[in-house]
Amino acid sequence: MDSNETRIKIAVQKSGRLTDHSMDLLVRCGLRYSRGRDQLICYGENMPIDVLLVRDDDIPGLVQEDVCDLGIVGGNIIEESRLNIEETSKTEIFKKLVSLDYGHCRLSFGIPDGDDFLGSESLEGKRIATSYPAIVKAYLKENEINASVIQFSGAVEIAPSLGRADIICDLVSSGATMKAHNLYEAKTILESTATLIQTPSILVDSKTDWINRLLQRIKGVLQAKESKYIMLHAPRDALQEIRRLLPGSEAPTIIPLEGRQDKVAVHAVCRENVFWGTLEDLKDAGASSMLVLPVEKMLA
Ligand code: PRT
Ligand code: ZN
Repeated sequence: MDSNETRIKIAVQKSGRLTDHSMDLLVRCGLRYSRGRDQLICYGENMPIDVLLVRDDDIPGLVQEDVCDLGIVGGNIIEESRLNIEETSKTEIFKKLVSLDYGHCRLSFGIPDGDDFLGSESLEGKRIATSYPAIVKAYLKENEINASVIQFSGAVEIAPSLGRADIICDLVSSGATMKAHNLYEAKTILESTATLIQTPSILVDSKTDWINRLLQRIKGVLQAKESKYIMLHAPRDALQEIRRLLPGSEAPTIIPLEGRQDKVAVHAVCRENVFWGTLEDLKDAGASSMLVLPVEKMLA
């Protein structure tokens, strides 16, 4: 078997909002890599995984056509591609493996300030500019609305002021872009995050084994990021209340303190962030010497 058949190829955005997060995730999963001369491929040195750096719009196609085994791309692009593939062929579609914790955004209708939006009916007969025509058309069809969809490949937000459209449907994260163009966000039709996808083709066992390992490591990284290790001293008689206050922790470890009958040390992994308010509540319940540490790796 040549290395092409045994090494996993994963498509990642070459340069954009998802690039640093995606490479960082792979590094946290243990991947060490060197960049090819052309800067378009990163070769895994300690795992049989190579990263292809491409435009995000090309990722679902590369994975669908089995040029890459895996890809990391926004849910918005995944959904647009899925609808397009479904419309043109009956083949099996790439699989979504796991949603990641970055690239959060939403696809929303933006209406010019001063125009009313009374619900989806307000879209009837309108011209809607978007880079996601398949998603918007599917939404209109589902809601039995007649409207024309005008495809823009960028700068959708200027379409109304150019007189090219009445309404836009575009990605929003902070909302500042719509506001700056005198539009308001009227309705969200898709929530999106970066997502790992896999080719629908059947893979050799060695690739499947590595993909399963990678998936388990990704889940571990996501859990570890959300988790904190907390250590504190607690009066024995306040233990019940303190355990109740520890956010998302399972069985904490209780350790006796040398020379103290009334106090113990409590160590726990909290699967949620530990906020100042929680520490203050713990202090009020009698806890002292509190330490909150980040968790680097987790494997259940
Ligand atoms: O060159 P390439 O084609 O690879 O990159 P690109 O320019 O198409 O994509 P890029 O890097 O801008 O975004 C990659 C992915 O990041 C998207 O497909 C989304 O999944 C995700 N993402 C998250 C966003 C945003 N947030 C986002 N805010 N993608 C785009 N935007 C744009 C949006 O289109 C609008 O112009 O930012 C503007 C709105 O932002 P706010 O904060 O003003 O609301
Ligand atoms: Zn793009």
